[in-house]
Amino acid sequence: MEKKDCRSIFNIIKKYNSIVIARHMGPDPDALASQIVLRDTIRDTFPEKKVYAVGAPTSKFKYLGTLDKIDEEICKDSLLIIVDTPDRKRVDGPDPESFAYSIKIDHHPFLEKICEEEFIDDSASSVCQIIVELIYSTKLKMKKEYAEKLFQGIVSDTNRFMFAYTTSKTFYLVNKLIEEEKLDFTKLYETLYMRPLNESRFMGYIEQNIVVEKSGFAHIKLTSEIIDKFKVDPASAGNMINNLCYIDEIKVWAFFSEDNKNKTVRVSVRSRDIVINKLAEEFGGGGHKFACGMRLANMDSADEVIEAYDKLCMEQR
Ligand SMILES: [Mn+2]
Repeated sequence: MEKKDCRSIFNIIKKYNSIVIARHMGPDPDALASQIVLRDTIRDTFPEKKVYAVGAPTSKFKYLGTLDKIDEEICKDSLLIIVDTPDRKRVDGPDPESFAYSIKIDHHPFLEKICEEEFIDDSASSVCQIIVELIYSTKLKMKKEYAEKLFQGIVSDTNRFMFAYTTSKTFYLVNKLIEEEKLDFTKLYETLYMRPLNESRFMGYIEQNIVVEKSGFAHIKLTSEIIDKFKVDPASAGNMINNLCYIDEIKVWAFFSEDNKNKTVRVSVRSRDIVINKLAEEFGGGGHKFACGMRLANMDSADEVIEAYDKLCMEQR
């Protein structure tokens, strides 16, 4: 994000006494950390402002902080900030049109305009990276607790600095965080990656059972019976998908996880170098070039997606 954009965001924040911060459904550490730190630093810098972070909470990431409930009443006089969300249908929160003003801060490739002003830097590794820049280039306050959460968001979105949109700027900003806020980053990795044995066994099940096509496309259907058997959360498969990154026979891989509670099938797709997000958009999903996803009404529609990705991989051979 350019300095002038950071200053514009700061000037908009300054103007409103009530601010609501929203992000995407099924939040990951980048969405939650950027949302919560932005709320807390605004509260810290401007104690007279009312600032809320909204959306469904996730117990798995409760170490990143708690969320707020709001009265719809307050929207009309408030500024809405949407982070980490490229399209309207994925926003977990109230309608942007019910607010006095709305801005988007994102690093996803542009999909649609949902706010009055949009600040998008699709060269940034994560929204947390943008928030670090925003804080360091304005009067917003940084402190150790914020630095720790922002570090975790960056690490999570870059898969420990392995993804291609990790840049020298990412390392520069992370270096500044570690140096100035004296982060104990090995401890932070522990919080981020510690998991129960059943999740690890579930990963073992995936590795044993994933189907690999001749094209290099690999896929697995994780039905609710399997998810229940391993006592894992339907969202947890999505967090494990990066583990299959460096396998000779696999070029593109997808997990289909059935979520009975929300009556949906979450699909996560990853790739090393074949662009996969355009195809996801055709199925109503989206995301980054090499990491994207979609939701399906039920497992019956999975085969259509499998066929399409198999064909895409075949064409790229
Ligand atoms: Mn993100």
